Amino acid sequence: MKTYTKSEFRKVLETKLMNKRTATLEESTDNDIFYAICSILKDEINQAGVDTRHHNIEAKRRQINYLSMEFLIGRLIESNLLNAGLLDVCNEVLTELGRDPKKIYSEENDAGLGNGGLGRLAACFLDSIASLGYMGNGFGIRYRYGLFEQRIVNGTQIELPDNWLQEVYPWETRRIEEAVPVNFGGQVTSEVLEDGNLKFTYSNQETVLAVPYDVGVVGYDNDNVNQLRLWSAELPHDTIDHGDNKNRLEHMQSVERISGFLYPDDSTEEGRFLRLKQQYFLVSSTIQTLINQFKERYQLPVTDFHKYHCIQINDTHPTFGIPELMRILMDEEGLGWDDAWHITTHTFAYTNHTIMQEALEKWPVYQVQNVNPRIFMIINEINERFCKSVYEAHPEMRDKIGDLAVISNNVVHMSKLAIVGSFSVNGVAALHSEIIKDYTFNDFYKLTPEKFNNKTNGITHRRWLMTSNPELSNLISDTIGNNWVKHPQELTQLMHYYNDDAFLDRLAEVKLHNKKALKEVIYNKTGIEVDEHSVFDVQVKRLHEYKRQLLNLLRIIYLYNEIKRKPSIKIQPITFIFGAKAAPGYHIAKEVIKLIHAVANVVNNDTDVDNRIKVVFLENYNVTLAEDIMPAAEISEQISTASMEASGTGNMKMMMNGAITLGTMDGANVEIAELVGKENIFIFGLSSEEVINYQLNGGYRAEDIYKTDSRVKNAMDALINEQFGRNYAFNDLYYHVLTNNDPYFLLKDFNSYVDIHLTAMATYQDKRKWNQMSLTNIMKSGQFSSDRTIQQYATDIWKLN
Ligand code: CRA
Repeated sequence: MKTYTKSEFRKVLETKLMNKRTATLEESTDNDIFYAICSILKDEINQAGVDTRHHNIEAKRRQINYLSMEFLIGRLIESNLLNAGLLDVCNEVLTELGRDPKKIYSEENDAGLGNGGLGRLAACFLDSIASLGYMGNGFGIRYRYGLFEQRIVNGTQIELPDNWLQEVYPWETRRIEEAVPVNFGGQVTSEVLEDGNLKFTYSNQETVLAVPYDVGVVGYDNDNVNQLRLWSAELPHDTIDHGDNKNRLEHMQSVERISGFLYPDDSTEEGRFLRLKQQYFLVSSTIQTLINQFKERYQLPVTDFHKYHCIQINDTHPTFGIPELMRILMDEEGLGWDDAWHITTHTFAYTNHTIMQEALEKWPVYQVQNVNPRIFMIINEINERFCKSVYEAHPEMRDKIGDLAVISNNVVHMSKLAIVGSFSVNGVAALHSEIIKDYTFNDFYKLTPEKFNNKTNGITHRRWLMTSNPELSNLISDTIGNNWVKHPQELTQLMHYYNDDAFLDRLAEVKLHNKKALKEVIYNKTGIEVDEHSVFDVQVKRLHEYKRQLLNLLRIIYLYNEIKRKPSIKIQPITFIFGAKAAPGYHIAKEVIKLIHAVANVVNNDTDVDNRIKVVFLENYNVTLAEDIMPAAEISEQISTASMEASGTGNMKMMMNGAITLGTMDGANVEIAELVGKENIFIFGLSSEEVINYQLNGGYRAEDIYKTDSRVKNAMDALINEQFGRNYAFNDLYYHVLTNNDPYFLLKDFNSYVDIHLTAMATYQDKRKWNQMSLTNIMKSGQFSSDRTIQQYATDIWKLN
């Protein structure tokens, strides 16, 4: 991509402002400048994108296609500037012009086309695929409304629509000429042809036009530009509507609803028909396009498709891609079942992201039939052939066929379909991948052990260190040079500074500076004044019972009551920072948000506490806010019930920014602990084995702990004794835990949590030691760059060159 000197950049900025915004530099607003910069960048991205495509087609490169219902990309301006090599020059020019770059970049709307970890992972992966120079495109949905905007009113979450497309989205290009029809519903009939084959004919289907919007994905310093293609649903122009305009308008609206909004739930199956339509819409449009492009560009028989394409499905949401590819290969390309099945099962690879039963997708047969009857026929056939093959080839498994079946009790099990139709099944952290093999999908593992593998998640260090924490990033480069930028594992070079006091002091200074910046953000958003010398203890993630924000609160309540008992007690000042969206229909999660606010209200204003503990809830946690929080975190709360958090990625982001993990042996925490050693992490609580054993044996007796342990009882009773709210405000939480026998083991883990917290606070008193721990975490974090993850996918699963 072109490089610019400062004067050249200023010049092109002026020209863009004049041409696109009819404004001079002097009179232009931040918004004008933002769009002008985007336009400069987009010229570069478009050119490089075309070159990349031509090169790839000419070289007939093998390609990975990442299908995901979610891409939580956040803002792109800084990461695009960085990757295009223009961030420094742009920052300098803006500063010289007396403009604040941060303010200008904040003109961009945060694209929240995802719920949480799974969606953000997809965004980090695209960044790494492009940066490693691979040919790989993302496919998702251009939701008109992304994840809801969270407002807190009197301590209660309310949801506002996320109108991210209100202004022109500068990074996308609409490609109407590449729109494809997607067919829903209708009937299928079959006739026997002369050669004995069946021919299927569809009738009365509803056709929706899938219109692609392409967003360039810029690789770091390598001129490689891939695409994220987001599909939007439209009424085909030639649809004939009988009746009046009002009918037509209604019809149009019902079609557009398909890409209308993201379902704001990443933890439970959203049992609605529309969600199912969204899934089929994504896979049908994408796979039709892949087949069309393959035939047109590579001029090869469709039977070679899998040699040039791999499709990774991000959880089960795009699993209908499997029967859809079968449909196209058989009904449109004329292949027989066996050939189509060979191609399909050599194309698809499935990543599982959760073992939570309620999140394993299951769809009633009649709903799948309604979305597309032909797709259901194919799933049915896949199931019958699969069950038959187990019966014949694995007599020892015959009594398991009922459990293995893709369709049972009139329900389609999406994970089973995904496993049967894929050549690879991976979990997202070592522990999680073992649990999948040993428990969740054990029968499938016995049948096809070779399919199962692990790919521990990662995060792009370009966003989560370089652009969000430039001070730390510069300190690192000043110290060890900048090799680590392209080879993040080289962060380990920092170990030579482990005993270097001057370096440790600079590290601490950077942290303090980032804490001051977050203090500003907190003040501006909440009016709460926090002490930058207190420990910043952070739990930011979606609100879910298994993530145990409630355990964090019970611990805060415990500390508060200790102070009330003895106000002169000596304690390390702490700021507890929360950020979390609750799914709108998730009552208990919303109650926890209320409780955070109630506790904050009491604790922050109690003169006995005297500002030694502060509780802060930052509303509307999203990618942009995370970029402010991660650099300032000192304690990273990763306290899920062991076995339940598949991986976590916030743990990696905070580690990379020098926070110390305080957590359970769950998800990727296990690997963090292995890397940094147990002296550099605070681990507590039940192990995953213990949790699973309890679960298999009907749980433990929560009542008993509650009755016999006074620390537990006092903390729990605070929920019902009006300490934090009148009129039994938190009865629901209290009874929810106790009457359900505490399925997330809050009470069981409470004491070890309180104790490890006290250990952490004692450790904090030794500043030098703490800085060394922080350094150890930073220097080992290269392992969690998504570049490492993608390298493993590319080598082991995708076989990319
Ligand atoms: N909620 C897991 O729970 C994991 C991410 C990305 C999740 C996290 O532990 O880090 O995926 N699972 O792998 C999920 O979305 C449908 O399942 C998540 O984000």
